[in-house]
Amino acid sequence: MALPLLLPLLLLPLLAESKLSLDYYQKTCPDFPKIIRQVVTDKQLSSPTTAAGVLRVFFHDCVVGGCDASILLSSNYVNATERDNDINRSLPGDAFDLVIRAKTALELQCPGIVSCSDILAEAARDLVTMVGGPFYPIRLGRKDSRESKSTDVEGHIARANMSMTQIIDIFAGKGLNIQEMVALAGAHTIGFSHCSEFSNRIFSFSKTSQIDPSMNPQYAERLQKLCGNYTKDSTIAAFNDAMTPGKFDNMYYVNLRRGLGLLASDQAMASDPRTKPFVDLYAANQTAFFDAFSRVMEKVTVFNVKTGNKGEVRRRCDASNGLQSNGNPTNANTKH
Ligand code: HEM
Ligand SMILES: *[C@@H]1O[C@H](CO)[C@@H](O)[C@H](O)[C@H]1NC(C)=O
Ligand SMILES: *[C@@H]1O[C@H](CO)[C@@H](O)[C@H](O)[C@H]1NC(C)=O
Ligand SMILES: *[C@@H]1O[C@H](CO)[C@@H](O)[C@H](O)[C@H]1NC(C)=O
Ligand SMILES: *[C@@H]1O[C@H](CO)[C@@H](O)[C@H](O)[C@H]1NC(C)=O
Ligand SMILES: CC(=O)N[C@H]1CO[C@H](CO)[C@@H](O)[C@@H]1O
Repeated sequence: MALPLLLPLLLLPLLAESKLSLDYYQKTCPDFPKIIRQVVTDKQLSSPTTAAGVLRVFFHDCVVGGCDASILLSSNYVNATERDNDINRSLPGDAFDLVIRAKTALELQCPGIVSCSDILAEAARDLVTMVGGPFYPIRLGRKDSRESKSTDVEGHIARANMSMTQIIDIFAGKGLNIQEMVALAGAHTIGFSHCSEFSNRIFSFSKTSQIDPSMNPQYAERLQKLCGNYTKDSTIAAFNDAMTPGKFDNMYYVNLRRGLGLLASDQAMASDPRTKPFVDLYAANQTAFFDAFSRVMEKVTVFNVKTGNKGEVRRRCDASNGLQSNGNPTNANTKH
């Protein structure tokens, strides 16, 4: 009885995914890849923190309701959006700026054609490759969401102070196994974290030790100096990968084996028996890491994609077409 009903439901996400294609814009916006590459290159050269920012924003977008650029919507007075959830508080402005630049360039060339979610997916891949990481194909044709809710974020984003079991559960909820989770966490080979995200590991770990004993003591001392003023200046941040901070490589895993993990969740990957074998594998073999990262990113990039009339191609990436960013309905004559 239930089977005929269940089957179409199970097939639905697969069908949406199968509507995507590598050459989606070949006829309608043939310069799409070139324009993205140009904007990405300019932005990354002028702001080297862009790659990490975009990768993180893209991942967060995909795990909260799918890769639909919902994370780019600004809040209006009606509803708070994903961007305003406190978990998002430190999502980097460079990433939002890059998408706006790319969208502006694309609207000049092929107005109303390219979705913000495709821009984010393609830009994240180009940036990973540009800073030394692997290339993985991006199938295109995502539509953008019409809404975004701050309250949807909780429970989908792992926090640095969660237990490994909680983190594993969050990834499992997305259909990602432990090996895939460890490969994805290798994204912390670039970018940085604010002191508040690891301050408990260097200032007030326990009654008997200020410093987390799983952290290399010299590294802890350097972080204490860096973060000394963090309660007054909340912008202070440390590189996630202290050795090769701007390069996408397997140094993140090598670091973990030496107590040079920055976040508690990073360091725990090297000791928890469920994750350690994969940390050891990727520390020893960068090719194995790149292969695994590419495979799992291909999976993440099509999470709950919206195609057809399930979404829209936004005219501007921070507001759905039905609304201006101030929450007012758009002027009727600006609508298609
Ligand atoms: C395993 C669970 C994870 C936890 C607990 C976690 C947590 C965090 C935290 C706390 C930060 C610092 C944010 C800040 O202070 O601004 C951060 C940064 C970052 N995360 Fe994760 N993350 C995880 C997995 C991932 C995954 C799967 C990706 C992407 C595939 C990712 C990509 C990044 C990047 C690139 C940065 C640096 C951002 C920047 O420099 O602007 N993280 N993460
Ligand atoms: C606000 O949230 C409600 C309830 O989820 C939703 O129906 C509505 O479309 C949202 N409004 C805007 C302007 O995003
Ligand atoms: C974990 O970190 C978040 C944000 O950094 C904080 O709001 C929360 O209170 C922390 N939880 C625990 C149990 O320390
Ligand atoms: C600490 O931060 C405050 C506020 O930003 C600043 O005025 C002060 O100069 C900083 N002190 C040091 C030692 O960096
Ligand atoms: C590293 O991993 C790749 C890909 O899995 C594999 O083909 C290669 O044999 C491995 N190299 C070593 C030295 O184990
Ligand atoms: C509440 C809050 O700080 N929200 C921020 C989420 O991230 C975006 C992008 O950096 C900011 O513009 C929001 O102010």
